[in-house]
Parts: sequence; C-alpha cells; structure tokens
Amino acid sequence: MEKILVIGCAGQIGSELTLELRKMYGDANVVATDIKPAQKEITEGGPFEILDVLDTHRLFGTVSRNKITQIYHLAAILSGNAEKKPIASWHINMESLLNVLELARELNLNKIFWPSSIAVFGPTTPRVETPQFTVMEPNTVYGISKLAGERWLEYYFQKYGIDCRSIRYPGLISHKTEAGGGTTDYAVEIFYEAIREKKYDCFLGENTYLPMQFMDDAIKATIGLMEAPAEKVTVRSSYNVAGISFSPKEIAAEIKKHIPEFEMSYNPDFRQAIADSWPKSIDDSVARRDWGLKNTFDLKRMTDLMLKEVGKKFA
Ligand code: NAD
Ligand code: AKB
Repeated sequence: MEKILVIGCAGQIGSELTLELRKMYGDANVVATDIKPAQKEITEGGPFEILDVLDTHRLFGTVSRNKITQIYHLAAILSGNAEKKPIASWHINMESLLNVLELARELNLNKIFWPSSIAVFGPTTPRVETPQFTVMEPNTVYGISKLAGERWLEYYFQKYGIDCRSIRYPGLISHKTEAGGGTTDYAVEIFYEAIREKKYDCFLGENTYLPMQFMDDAIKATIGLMEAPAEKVTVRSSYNVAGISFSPKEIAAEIKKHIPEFEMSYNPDFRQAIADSWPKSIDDSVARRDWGLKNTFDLKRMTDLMLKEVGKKFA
C-alpha cells in the first residue's frame, strides 16, 4: 500500500490534488502538509500537519513516522513573487527540492513528483509550439530554479535510481483556491473581477499569448504520469504539457459572451517582461506518446465552468 505525503497542500494545485489522491489511495493514506493552515476539506478529511519543508529534521520525522512511500512536493515561490525576493525564493525552491531528494535517497522512497513550469524556457527558446528538447535560457529566478530542479531530478534518477517524475505545467486555471503569485494569475483573477466588478485591469498586454490549462486536466495529467509504468517514462527531467493558448483579449471576449457589460483595461507591469520570455504555445507530443496525456478543456468550456463556479462563491 502506497502512503503519500503532499507538501504545499493548501496551494492552488495542492488543494485539489490532495483530495484526488485521497479518493484514489484512501483518506488515511495521504498525509497533507503545508507551512500554513489548509482548507477544512483537507484538514478534516484526513491527516494534516503544519510542516516547513526546509525543516529537514521535522520532514524526516513526518516521512518516517507515517511510513511514506511517495512525495508530491508542491511548495515553491512562483514567478511574480520570486522576482521580488530572488535570493530567498532561490533558497526555498532549491533547498526544499534537495531536502526531498536526499530523503528519497536515504529512505529509498518509491516515487517523487515535483512540478516544473513553462518558466524553464527563456527569450532564446522558439516561442511557438516549443519542443520538449530545445534551447533553455530562462531569465527569471523562478525559471532558473525550475531548470536547475529539472537537472537535479534527472541526476537523482540516473545516479541513485530514484523514480522522479515531473510536468512543466503551463499557467493553471482553477476556482477552488486562488493563484499564488505567478505571471499567469491574470487568467484566474479575471473571473473573480468579472463576477464582482464587471471589469478587470489586466497586468499583461492584450495580445500576450501564454499556454494555460484547466486544473481538472492538470490533475488528470499528474495522476496519469505518476501511474504510468516506469519504462514508459522516458523523460526524467520534466514533460512539456500544452493545454490551451490564448491572450487576455481572447479570454475577455469569451467572458463578454456571458457578461456583455464586462470591461477590460490593460496596464502591463513587471510581469509583462516575464510573459514575453515564455512560450506562446507548447508541443506536448512526447507526453501524449509516452503516457497518454489528454487535454479536454478548451477556452469556451473552461470559461463556462469558471464563471459558473466563481459565480456560486459570490451568489
Ligand atoms: P501556491 O503558491 O498556490 O502553493 C504553494 C504552497 O506551498 C502554499 O500553500 C504555501 O503555503 C506552501 N509553502 C510555501 N513555502 C513552504 C514551505 N517552506 N514549507 C511548506 N509549504 C510551503 O502554488 P501552486 O500554484 O499550487 O504551485 C504548486 C507547484 O506547481 C509549484 O512548484 C509551482 O512552481 C508549480 N507550478 C504551478 C503553476 C500554476 O499555474 N499554479 C504552473 C507551473 C508550475
Ligand atoms: C507562474 O506564472 O509563475 C506559474 C507558472 C506558469 O509557473 N503559473
């Protein structure tokens, strides 16, 4: 029986992935942790502990006491926030991963999941249909930490045989938990503001195309990769995953179909430069070939669902 540790369970991904893992493995077999309190559904639905992933002693205690066999390590400082505190963010993003990898080696854990990001690409990367293997020269502290993290995953796999798996998520869109300080957050915030204020002042320019994915598809992709037989996982750095590419202007037009009075304004800030260094669209054919990645939400279907679900929160 697998026993799973989720680190960063209260965040945008963790708050949904933890519940899905509990459905699959049983509530008692998924230990949820975060440095801050988590949602009631998580704390009351199964084991929960406050844990700072940088505290190696406590991390070791939690893993050995609970006889953990797999870790999903989701704690990180995202692109926008990381640019404000580069050294502290590097420390959190890298030290935490090395803590988890060393633990996996010492305790011989079965599997590790650690998310990478489209942020591993940079201004010299081909921006349209960015291939799995290409030029990678990120110029943000977040992107540099994700690229270094990918290299560490592959190193621990090759050197110590640790079964590390990873996805380069695009911007994730969800309605359960708000986004945590990234450059793609506008595509979540816009739904809250459209419902509450009928207007949104976007921090990216109107024609800034970025790859995005609806959370349900991201969770399915994560589970799909983690459940795949080891011999199918040919990429031990991180897999490209595409989702849907759209611009702020296009998502605004889709929202207007539901809320005709919705108004969008554009005031690009420091995150514009980050977005301009990232791909516009991604080629994820390797993930589709290796472990059957599928994307089911397009812009229309995602907008319908987001407006419905965010609408319920303010009803
Ligand atoms: P988030 O910021 O919403 O959640 C991260 C969680 O980690 C938070 O609940 C935070 O409290 C926790 N955390 C921070 N420092 C911690 C520490 N020292 N110890 C324990 N917990 C700590 O982020 P997210 O959007 O859920 O992202 C999760 C992972 O996925 C990150 O690695 C992120 O880089 C990656 N990712 C996210 C996206 C996205 O669009 N959400 C896209 C690409 C990659
Ligand atoms: C961010 O914008 O920082 C994240 C990501 C794409 O990694 N959403």
